[in-house]
Amino acid sequence: MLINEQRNKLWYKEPASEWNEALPVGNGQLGAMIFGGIYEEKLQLNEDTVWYGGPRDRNNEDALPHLPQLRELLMQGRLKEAEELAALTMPGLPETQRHYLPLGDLLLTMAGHDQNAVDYRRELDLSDGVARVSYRLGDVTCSRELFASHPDQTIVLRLTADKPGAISLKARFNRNRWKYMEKTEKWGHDGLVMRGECGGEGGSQFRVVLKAVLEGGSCRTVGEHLLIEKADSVTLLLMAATTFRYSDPEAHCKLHLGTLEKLSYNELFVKHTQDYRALYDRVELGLAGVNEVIEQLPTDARLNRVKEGKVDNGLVALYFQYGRYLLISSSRPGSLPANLQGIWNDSFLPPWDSKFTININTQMNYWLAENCNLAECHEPLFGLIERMREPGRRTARVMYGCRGFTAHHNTDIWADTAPQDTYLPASFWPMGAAWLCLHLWEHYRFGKDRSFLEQAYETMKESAEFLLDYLIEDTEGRLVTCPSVSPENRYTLPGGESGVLCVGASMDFQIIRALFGACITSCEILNRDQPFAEELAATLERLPKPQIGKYGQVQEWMEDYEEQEPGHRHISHLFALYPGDEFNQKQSPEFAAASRVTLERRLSAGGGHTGWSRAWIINFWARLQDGEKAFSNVLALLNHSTLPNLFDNHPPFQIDGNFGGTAGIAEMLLQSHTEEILLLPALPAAWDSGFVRGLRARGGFTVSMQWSEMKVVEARIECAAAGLCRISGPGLARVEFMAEAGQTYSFSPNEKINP
Ligand code: FUC
Repeated sequence: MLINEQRNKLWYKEPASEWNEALPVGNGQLGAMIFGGIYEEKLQLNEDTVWYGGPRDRNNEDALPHLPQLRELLMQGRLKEAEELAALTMPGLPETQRHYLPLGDLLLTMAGHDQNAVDYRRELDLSDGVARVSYRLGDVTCSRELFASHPDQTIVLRLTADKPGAISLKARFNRNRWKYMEKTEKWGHDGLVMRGECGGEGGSQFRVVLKAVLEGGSCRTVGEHLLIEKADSVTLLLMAATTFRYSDPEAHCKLHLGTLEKLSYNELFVKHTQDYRALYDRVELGLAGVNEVIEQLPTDARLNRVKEGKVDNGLVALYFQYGRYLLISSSRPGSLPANLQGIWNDSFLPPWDSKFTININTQMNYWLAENCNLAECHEPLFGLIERMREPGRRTARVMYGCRGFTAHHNTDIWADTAPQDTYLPASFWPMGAAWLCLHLWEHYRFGKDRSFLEQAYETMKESAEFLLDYLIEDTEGRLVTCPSVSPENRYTLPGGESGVLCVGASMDFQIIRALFGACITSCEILNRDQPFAEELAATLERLPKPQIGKYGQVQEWMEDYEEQEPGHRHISHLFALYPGDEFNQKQSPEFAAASRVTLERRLSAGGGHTGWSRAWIINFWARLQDGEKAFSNVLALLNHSTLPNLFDNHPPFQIDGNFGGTAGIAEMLLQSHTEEILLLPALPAAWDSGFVRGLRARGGFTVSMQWSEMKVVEARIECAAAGLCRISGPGLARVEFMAEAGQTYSFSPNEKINP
């Protein structure tokens, strides 16, 4: 095998012995984990709309009548009474939103493969989005190829052998040991349909349809099985859908498969790879110091070496691209956004319901979307935000008597905005929608698409309207959030009393400043709503300013409380450092310095123990331009929070760490949050030479560069929208010029070359 062919692959010498070793494919709506068993192959399947239950109005009508009393208690510092009242009057009814479910399994039993196989190999090739399995039995080499096609909305599994007539197998569906499915029906002589209900009131129905296309041999259906005998090759086409999208999902799947079965495997493959590569190929990363011998090792062996403290820059680059692969595979226009597990979940009661946790996790899933050149993959999140507006208006009105729309720290397939759980450190925090809306603004900042902003502004405005109404005046005349929490920490008062609900968590004001600022700038760009912009500006004046506390840290609350858990995984009060941009080295160096103290304090008290927390920390250090600290946290992410299939381990598997990790690696190489393109802002010595192609910077720029001995050797900036371009980097003179749309500019040390 050629070395560079290996570079983009996760590969293993054994079949997966458990789910965390299996390899994911997906097209946004459909996902599969392939185990690569020799005698028994299993595809664990997901479809993004298979969720338990239907939509509900869970807003608690007892919240609003008690809100004045709750606010009064908090203002007076009567914490326990306030917390008791909140727990009684604010929870959603019932407490929990809906949860995501597995679709089922496709099980294949290979006749005659129960003997010893040799030359076994299982891989996931990121360069074409295809998983492969191959092995030899006697004198027959058997191969499987699996991909999830986005253009054809189908999972395709191809089985081949190098001897004619060598493939005989049985295929059947399973769903939780045949408990949660109605029945598998025959579809002619070469197809199966699994039917079932997602359960719960108003829950969707699902259908999974399988069709076999053979070259040679025969196919028939027996009982719940599809029986294939003596085929030369087999292509299995699998589609699934629910009544969430289609009134008759079975007819939809059958109609579509009827068309697809007429295409050759090669046609399906080419359509898939063209579509996939159009996204994946936009970015390439090469870090020097890649050892060719190490690159030949299986991925699990490489991960183990890193866990032993050995360097493997190639694995870092692979991890980076894997994050991009996972977003392409779990979030495509038309799909739901990537949930806590992307799209891959095999549990009927998944951790945190495998839904959308919007006090960090869902946002982190999309941190890489813009800078890693996958802006289209951001769209499913925007779709969900739009769907949250109507329920969010009702939540704003019913719970708080406010205009606008709001959401708490979770949402689900139905865009539910009422609180989740009665968990005081998290549940009663009405900032979820505001944070999500900043993703609309970031999408605009990167792409400069004015027509997108015209629509997005209305949504941002509606979120800002809620906040205008939600803010109340405190005794000093400041406008504050109340009730509030700093997700998900608690504080300790000087007398030892512990508190969780508060008046004005720092993160709230950071989000509000970012959102109001985005709205004001949008009003200028779009030349509309001047009075509204003025109202926002006047409100901003009255918000509490960020504060530096007694340890020199950024204060987490308005008062300089002690944190109850100084090593807490959430570092919410550094939102303004990342993903926000209010705290930065250039315009607010004192807060950059205080952010450093905050991080050091969190880390010295054991912080970063979940994968996503570690990923956030990488981004923080990158923004503080500390390449070595960022790098050591990249290593910690691989060492402590990465499973054999390179999935992030919360624990258990949670995909945010993958996405946040990829975003962090990009942030170490390129930043643009201060209206200036910074090349190599946080480069560690271990990556002293390398190249990257295709990262995006705010302002409509796409950046490629090569560096050596920690200095930029050459940089190329493609400009999609006309505007001011400021650029600097080690070894380059700082340049500022008016860039023209459609032009590419090249820079090398001490000179600027125009196109
Ligand atoms: C938040 C985090 C947890 C977990 C969950 C899905 O509650 O505090 O660590 O990531 O979301």
